[in-house]
Amino acid sequence: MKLIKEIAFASALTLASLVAMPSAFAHEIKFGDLVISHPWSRQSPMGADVSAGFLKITNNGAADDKLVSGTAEIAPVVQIHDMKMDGDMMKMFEIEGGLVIPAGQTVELKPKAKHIMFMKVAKQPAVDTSFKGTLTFEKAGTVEIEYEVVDPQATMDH
Ligand SMILES: [Cu+2]
Repeated sequence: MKLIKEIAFASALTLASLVAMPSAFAHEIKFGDLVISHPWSRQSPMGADVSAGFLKITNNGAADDKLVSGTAEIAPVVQIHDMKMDGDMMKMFEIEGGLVIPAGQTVELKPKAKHIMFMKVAKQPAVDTSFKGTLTFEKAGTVEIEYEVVDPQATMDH
């Protein structure tokens, strides 16, 4: 398993976001041809046994890569999900075969869209803490990341 972690502070941070969150979380992880930006999660209501993780993945390489799996400290089961309309209901489903990160493009995982699904969460993480996880890509291998946990009320329009 190849583990390369290089943390660089995002250059485009506004003063507002610097004030709003600890700088340790305002990070980018450069990993081979990939850049992973600001992994975050939000606390689900107490009693819920699921949560979700969000981040941006940029592929600066010449070839497509694919996010195939992940792990998280808070959950024994981690899946990669997308959403689709089923009648007039939005439903989520596991992306079969992994999430393609096309060469030269950025894929954003965000609320109401693609996300990392944490399942069988025994204990919801506290707001303003973080938890570790990994993401495994078909070509780039496995990278360690850390999700910032935010208040769900603060992310309605995130
Ligand atoms: Cu999901």
